[in-house]
Amino acid sequence: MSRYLEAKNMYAEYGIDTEKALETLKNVNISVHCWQGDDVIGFDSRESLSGGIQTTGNYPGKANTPEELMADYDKAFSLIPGKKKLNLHASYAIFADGEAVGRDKIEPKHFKRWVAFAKERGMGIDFNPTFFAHPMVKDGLTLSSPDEQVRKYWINHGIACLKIAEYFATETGIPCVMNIWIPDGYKDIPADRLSPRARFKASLDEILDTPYDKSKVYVTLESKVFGIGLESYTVGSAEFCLSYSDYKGITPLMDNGHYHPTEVVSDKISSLLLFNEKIALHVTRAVRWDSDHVVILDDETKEIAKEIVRNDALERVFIATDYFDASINRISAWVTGVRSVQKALLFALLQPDAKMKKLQDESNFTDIMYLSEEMKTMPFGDVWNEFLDREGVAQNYLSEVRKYESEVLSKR
Ligand code: RNT
Ligand code: ZN
Repeated sequence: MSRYLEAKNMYAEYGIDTEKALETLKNVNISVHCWQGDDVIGFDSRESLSGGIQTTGNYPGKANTPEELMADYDKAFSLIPGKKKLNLHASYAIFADGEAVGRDKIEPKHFKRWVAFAKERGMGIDFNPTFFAHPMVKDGLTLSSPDEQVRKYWINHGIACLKIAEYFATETGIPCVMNIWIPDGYKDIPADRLSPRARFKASLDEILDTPYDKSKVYVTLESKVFGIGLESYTVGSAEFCLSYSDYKGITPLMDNGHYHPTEVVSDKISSLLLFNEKIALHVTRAVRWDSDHVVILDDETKEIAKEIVRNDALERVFIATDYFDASINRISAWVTGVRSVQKALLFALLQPDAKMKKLQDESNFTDIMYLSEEMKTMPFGDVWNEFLDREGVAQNYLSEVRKYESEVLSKR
């Protein structure tokens, strides 16, 4: 008997249907962030990274041009099973030779090559206005700036991005998730916490009061607790972003690197699901700070996946990856991280959820502990390998990555 069939029988003894799990996983769309490929640099201003986020490492072979980034994205996609979506930042606009357009004036045409790329692969596109690494970020501030010229510039950027997001949805036929995250904050204790938040609110209102097709574009708002050099205060805190999302009827986004170290996103998902039709996630791995390490199959990633699966929320949660490691092969980083999210989802799909919920209501925590520990040593890997086989994707991605490294990346 094949390893998969044996695993299938073993899971069946717990009432778990591996076929159903594989079928479900096949249809989960993961939004794969483009910025792992070039250390979040982009093509427009090519400024060094700012906004309190940082890549560390100098591994050779980073993508320097749209062609290189697309080729690398493709290589990673070829090694990632399941459904994928592109996730672009506005800084990845592609301009014609000699064309210089400010972020406040970008247009759909600057993304037409990305649309062609997505369409050829039958993928949708998610989008992010880029409120960092740009000369118009003044004193670290964008939409909350007291300088009206700065604030207006970034409002116009937000409005320009809404049009581009709508264009993506229209062209691909797949709704676009447009995520707003601003880096604004202060290194030291502020004298006024209210006014920057009031200005951020007013700026968001101006952007989102611009008519856009809500059936095509889901606007999400991402909160954060601190950034590098912005340790004391961030304008877009958790309370601000949750309240604003509720007030404006947009979707809250939680990045699991954006909370105090002992807070976990897995515990927040259920609350948000009760009060929001949709929620959005940036899946990352924070090591001691919001370090954006590559996602691995760790306990919190599994716990996040369990919360999505056992609350029957796969259709309600937009799942995107968000990490950037410049110290290792970037293609491998992409593949490892996205596969880890998918592995966590499969692991979650193979849990005896109904039984465990019942045990909880009976206050039988002895059996819950026994069962959940047993599940950890079930032949999960054999079901995962079956998924890869059915998707026609090699288990060993490293040899492919190394081949691409010697043939392509090392020549850059
Ligand atoms: C920063 C946020 C944000 C960015 C990307 C590049 O802390 O997580 O989502 O990582 O937009
Ligand atoms: Zn994020």
